[in-house]
Amino acid sequence: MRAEASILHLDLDAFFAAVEQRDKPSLRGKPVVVGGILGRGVVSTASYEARKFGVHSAMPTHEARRLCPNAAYLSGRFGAYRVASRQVMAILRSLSPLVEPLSLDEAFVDLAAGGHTDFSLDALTRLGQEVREQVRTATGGLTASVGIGSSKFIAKLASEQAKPDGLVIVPVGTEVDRIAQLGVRAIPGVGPATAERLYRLGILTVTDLRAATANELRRELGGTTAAWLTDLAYARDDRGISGSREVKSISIEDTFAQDHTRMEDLEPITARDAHEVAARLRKSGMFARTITLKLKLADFTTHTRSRTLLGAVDSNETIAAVAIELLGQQRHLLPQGIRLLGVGVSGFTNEAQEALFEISASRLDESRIDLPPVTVRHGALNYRPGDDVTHAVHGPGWVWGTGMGLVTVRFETAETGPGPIRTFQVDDPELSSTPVRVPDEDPSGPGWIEE
Ligand code: TTP
Ligand code: MG
Repeated sequence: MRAEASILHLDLDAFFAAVEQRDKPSLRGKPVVVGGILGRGVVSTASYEARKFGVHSAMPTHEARRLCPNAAYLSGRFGAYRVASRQVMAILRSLSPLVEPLSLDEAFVDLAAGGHTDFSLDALTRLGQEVREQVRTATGGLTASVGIGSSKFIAKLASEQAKPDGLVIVPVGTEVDRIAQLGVRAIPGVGPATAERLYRLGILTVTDLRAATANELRRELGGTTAAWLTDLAYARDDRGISGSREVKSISIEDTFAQDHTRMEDLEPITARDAHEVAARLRKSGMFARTITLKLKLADFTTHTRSRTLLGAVDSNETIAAVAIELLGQQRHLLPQGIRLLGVGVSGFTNEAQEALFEISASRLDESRIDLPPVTVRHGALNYRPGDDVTHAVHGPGWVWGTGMGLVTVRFETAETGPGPIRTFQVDDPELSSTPVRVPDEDPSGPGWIEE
């Protein structure tokens, strides 16, 4: 923890949904849900208007439709999200050379490394508001929440507390009191598995954690985790800002309190880990081709198996199905006792390759794995809700809905007011997909996320 509040954390508000509302004026102020809108898809994000109905990230889309049937359900435009992300990261890099992006819409900035020396509340308030204003201007209206504090933990917590569209500065010396009432899940690194173990010990909050004995924590969680939790419970966090680095894989691991030997126990854990990895992958705006399963046995030997698909994927079901398939291949190891299970993805691309994936899906079918239906894109004729289209006469618009050989388009853009709706035959030669303008790759930009 630093002697001054010199770490800034910025996170855009309802990022994907906010980009959609910016570019689709008729959706401003309305519930918008972005995500997998077919079959077993899950919600990537929901506008704050939709969150009032209980819709949230990672919820199955069919459940969101039940809670909020009147929302606009859009499949997402990663090109537009990447452009916005780049604009935001450029602003942050003008503050300091030391910027650590965590996902497309989130980053830490080391203000001290940027030559800032005045960390008074006044100066930080001016700085925080100015950054938020610059983001709004550069992105054409997206709002960001900003937190400033003396460590990563506190800065990130502050930006969460600032949400939406706010600024929170945590003065040095107030950190320990500020976190006392938080639940243990608020501590970085405490995932569902660790939280569950803490709950079993009756430890629900940071205050409970402070009261726990060192021995008890060590016994239940191991020395490293116990030490980490105790430090964080007192806001002791000296993690540095690591700057941009290319992340080549995303993975999650569970170490078990007791060794597992049964497929029935390990399958749901594998699925849960796969879903979490998939959510982090989607958050980074990327797709992965390789899925890896790691097992550590009671004798501490590690066994890793991977499978590379023909196309890149990002869905919960596909990643879980492959991970479970890999688990099945290692079934013979189970009687020895599994101490640790990890699921990882790698081989990233910026685009899904759904048509290619179809081939590997049918291969997977042979191994009798239940996979979600695969959408094959038939060139421009496969319009998805939310996609940008252009009509030779009516100009630019977006796909409002499709079905029965028809496509309904709303003709509006970020610069117009709410526009009119018209319906066409899907093969109307005057209608086409608007080409995505892919900006130049910027190695310190998005697609670079926390491991
Ligand atoms: P978040 O910053 O977690 O969420 P958000 O920006 O939508 O909302 P807020 O920060 O105001 O709470 O994630 C950023 C984007 O990442 C989000 O807009 C969509 C994507 N994402 C997923 O695709 N899947 C997920 O499970 C999550 C959490 C995010
Ligand atoms: Mg966000």
